[in-house]
Amino acid sequence: MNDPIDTNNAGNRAGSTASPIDYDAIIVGAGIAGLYQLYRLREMGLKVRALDAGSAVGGTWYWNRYPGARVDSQSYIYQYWFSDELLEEWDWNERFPAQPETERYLNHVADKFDLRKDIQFNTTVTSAHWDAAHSRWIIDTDRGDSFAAPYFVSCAGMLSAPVAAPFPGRETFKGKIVHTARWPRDGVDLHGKRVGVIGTGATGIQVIQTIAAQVGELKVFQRTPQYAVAMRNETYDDDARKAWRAQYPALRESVHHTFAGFDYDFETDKFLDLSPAERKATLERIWADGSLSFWVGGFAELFADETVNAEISEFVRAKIRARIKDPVVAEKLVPKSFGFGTARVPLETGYYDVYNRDNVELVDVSEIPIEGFTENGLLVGDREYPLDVVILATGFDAGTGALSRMDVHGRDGRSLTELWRKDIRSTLGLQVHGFPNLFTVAGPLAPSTAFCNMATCLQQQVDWVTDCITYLREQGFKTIEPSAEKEAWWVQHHDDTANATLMMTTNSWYTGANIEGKPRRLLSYIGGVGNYRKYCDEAQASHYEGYAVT
Ligand code: NA7
Repeated sequence: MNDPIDTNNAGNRAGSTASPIDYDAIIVGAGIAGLYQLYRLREMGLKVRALDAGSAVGGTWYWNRYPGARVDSQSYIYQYWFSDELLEEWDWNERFPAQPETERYLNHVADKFDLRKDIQFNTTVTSAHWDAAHSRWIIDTDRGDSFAAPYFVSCAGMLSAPVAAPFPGRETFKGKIVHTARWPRDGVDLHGKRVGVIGTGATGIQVIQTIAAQVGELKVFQRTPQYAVAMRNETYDDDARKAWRAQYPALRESVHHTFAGFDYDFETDKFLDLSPAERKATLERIWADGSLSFWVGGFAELFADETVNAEISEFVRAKIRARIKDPVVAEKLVPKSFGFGTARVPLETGYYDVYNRDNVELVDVSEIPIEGFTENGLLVGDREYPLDVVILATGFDAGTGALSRMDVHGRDGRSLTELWRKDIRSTLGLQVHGFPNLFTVAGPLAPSTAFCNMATCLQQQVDWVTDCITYLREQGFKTIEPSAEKEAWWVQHHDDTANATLMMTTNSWYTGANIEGKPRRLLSYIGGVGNYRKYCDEAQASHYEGYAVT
């Protein structure tokens, strides 16, 4: 069956006749957030079960095992901070670790803290219902089992619900179709094959630069080019690791106060106060770091000032053009329809050089779209591209997708899927009005993923959820739910912050524009990780003012 993604997991309670097994908390997801949430709640003495659709831990780093998958946050900050022993014993080998290293790390954590015994794998949540009479969630799964728990914590991820563009003819195609986020564990043999990649976001770029030299022919189907920044990766020896370890105590603190949860923050100089020569020199200096600092650690005005954005965009365009021999191809690879940094900035290693290879062809599908699959390959206009393998790097239903596919029903039976279909709302990205005791780690309208080193934000959010549950239990409360007013305040603040930037002008998953009919809203909070944390801390310091705590 040529269906690379099974999204048929929305369900209802019909069919589940099992009487639910009682827990104190059910967690969905065994990735970075889920593992830590399990650890924290178990430390509190709670009876917890984590459910994961995968067959092993890792979340993003379990599913995204496509060639070239790599973290683009630095390893020394993309890690857990809760255990000094773990920090001491785990050796990072690269500045930007590839998927296998990150997956190994998460497996090591699961082993070290004996987390697996409380994780049920190969299990997809098909529905979750709030049972008001008993102040608990009833959670049903595709395995036919059912759980009851007062607290339901989704750690299901911001970018975990893959989308495959609905190209017709998939079933007629004789070759193989694979989505990057559902890459088979035993791999896909691409050697010498005719391979097509659809999508040139952060994922497509990693795949393309990795497989170009292995495959026979590579056709890249590009609709929108991106501004990719050259990654400067490095391997670490014991001396380098020792030097980073010495900085861990300071990093553990500082990442929570920067704009994007990294160890760097914006330049203190204002871009327009600098002379042209100084601007160029500063941009070159930050570029040389080879990280996302060129974006979320460069000039803050990039996000709001069109003049600044235009100049920095031109700087990056020149970097791209300089890499490609054929000027016609170069112009196709240079983004012009949006400004640098108003969509996710990918990091690349050798990506642009790929287009100087004889076996690679860039197929521009911006004007003539992909029509669909044929028996032999893909059809674009009247040209058929014969292919053995088609790789879909077509992205995710970000932010809301994972929870929407779970079919969650809150107070009075209201549906989260329906709510978010009309209007994507949350309180601090952590809870939703109408859904008591539901916690949404990496939910929409928090800084997660889009404007945050994921490890920083996930840990901060898990800590917040843990503190909240601790408070409820210590004070003898059963439920917590943000009021409609509290939620309206956060959504308004979120929107005001977003609307003061250029982000809303660009179509990408950041604004939900990659999913037809999805309400347009910046999915992640752009007010800064430091500010976000203050709002979260204030909610707790005020004993949840604006929340119904009963
Ligand atoms: P993205 O960034 O959403 O990229 C998806 C890509 O797929 C993008 O280039 C899309 O073009 C392309 N796409 C989607 N549908 C089509 C059709 N129908 N035809 C042609 N091209 C299509 O997903 P990624 O997986 O790369 O990255 C997601 C995040 O994961 C990333 O930002 C990191 O945070 C990690 P479009 O731009 O829509 O024209």
